[in-house]
Amino acid sequence: MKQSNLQTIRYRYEPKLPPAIRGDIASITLAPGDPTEALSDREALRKTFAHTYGKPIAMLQAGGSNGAAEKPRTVGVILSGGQAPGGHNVIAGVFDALKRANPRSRLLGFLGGPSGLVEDKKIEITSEVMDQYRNTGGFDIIGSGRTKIETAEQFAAARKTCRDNKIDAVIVIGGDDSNTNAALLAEYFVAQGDTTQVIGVPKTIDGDLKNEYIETSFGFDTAVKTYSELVGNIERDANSARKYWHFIRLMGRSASHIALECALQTQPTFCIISEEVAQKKQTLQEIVGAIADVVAARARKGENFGVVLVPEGLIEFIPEVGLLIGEINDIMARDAAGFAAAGTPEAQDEWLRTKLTGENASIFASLPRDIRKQLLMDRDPHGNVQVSLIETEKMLIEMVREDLERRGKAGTYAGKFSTQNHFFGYEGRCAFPSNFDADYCYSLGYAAFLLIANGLTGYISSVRHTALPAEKWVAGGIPLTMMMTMEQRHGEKKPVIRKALVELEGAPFRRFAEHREEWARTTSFVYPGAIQYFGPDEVCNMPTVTLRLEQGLEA
Ligand code: FBP
Repeated sequence: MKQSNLQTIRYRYEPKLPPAIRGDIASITLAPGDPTEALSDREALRKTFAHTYGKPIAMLQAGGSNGAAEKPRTVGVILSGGQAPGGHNVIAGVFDALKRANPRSRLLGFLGGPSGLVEDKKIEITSEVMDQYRNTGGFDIIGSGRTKIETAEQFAAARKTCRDNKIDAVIVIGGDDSNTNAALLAEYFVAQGDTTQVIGVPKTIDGDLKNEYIETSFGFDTAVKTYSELVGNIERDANSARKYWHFIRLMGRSASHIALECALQTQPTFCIISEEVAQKKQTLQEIVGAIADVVAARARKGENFGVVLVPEGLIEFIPEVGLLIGEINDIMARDAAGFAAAGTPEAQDEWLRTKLTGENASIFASLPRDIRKQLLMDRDPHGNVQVSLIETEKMLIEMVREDLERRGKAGTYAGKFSTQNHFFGYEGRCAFPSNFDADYCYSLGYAAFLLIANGLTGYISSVRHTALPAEKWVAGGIPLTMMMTMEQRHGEKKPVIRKALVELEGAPFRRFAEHREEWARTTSFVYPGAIQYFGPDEVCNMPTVTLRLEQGLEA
């Protein structure tokens, strides 16, 4: 029996495009812009990107004539890094634009992330394949991976794949690290005298790949709406049973955009914003003390319940722990063999203690055993600590409990502190894309092809005015070098796209800061419910509170 469900019904959704790129592909051209500069370290970046540095911003416009648009092309696409809702629609946008330009053009999907390009593992994406994935979540059409293309052999292998398959362009759908890789690949191809173009697409639920031109990374909208539904459900449970403090860690690796948006949507009792912790140089004990103050104040009213949101990346933002992690990273990069030879996690713990210096050694020793162990787990291929594996919410529960016990002994606290811990991360990364993400991703993919058709390389696809209806959206490309700076990675200075952290002067944080005391004092929970795909605009087509506030719209 053929089943009808959201999956099959969503296949039929027709994503919206910005008006300027809806027409005949051969008459979509580039409006010339001014040359650009990197964010900092300009000299070093100009050298690294000798052929691709400083190109102009390129907006797509309806009008003029692009003689090269209809040339038959082979384009390769890569999904890179963590899943984010809408990846399939980026590919659908590329596919539709490419076939519309010339039905003989081919789209190849590299399997399992960037390694698919290096190892020449691919499938052809035909309309039969594409039609099974339109408007669905996940990256399963071709899979994803975190391989970083960095050695000379990997670059040469990627080049060989492109030559063997006569690939005209590669589209890298990824976050900051993957797009840095895209920029390096674009530069490498030009330096080798190849014509293969490389275009990036801004993906990550974390929301930290953004700037004036990249208003939001795709997947953020759906992920935060999914988490807000779950947080709201927990809040309602907390308010019904009135017996638990729920500590919820929210994904987002580094920046706290996800936690902040969920707080704006659900009005929890307490929410930590890592960037504020870093700016105020708060210690772990101070954060614990602030939560314990709220628990104690509510206990005085007989309210032994609440919801605390913890951003996944918190641990690295607590200055004392951040310094410690920095030193651990350096030690592990310098003496990877020594660390590996230590063998068991216990022995590695001991080994590291002999290497850590001064203050770092004592902070490391003061952390709970599980957290110490989690801090020593493998880095990802880009050198990042895998914060999704560090159970900060459990650490905070234990530390708040100890703080309350001390208060109890001193006679300043007499409540009950029963807790539940949660981690919402993977639940949101493959949800059906919201209408926003379905439209935005399709537009990003469609625009990515148009940048290729207009001869660009080393750019990232950009769609703007996204807090407004799609009728007002505009599309184009931003040179990747414009978003770059140099950072210490694996013990060396490397070019990277700067992560956009939560701005404490920005409208979203200010809105949160204005209300958080009231939310802590008086239960003010809001229950957003599930993402809606059909129905009135105010429930189906609203962008995030963050995006609306950032673009000066009331939220
Ligand atoms: P990207 O930056 O690649 O989009 O990944 C984001 C993310 O979901 C983070 O929020 C999280 O910390 C990490 O991926 C988890 O990685 P993994 O999928 O490898 O467990």
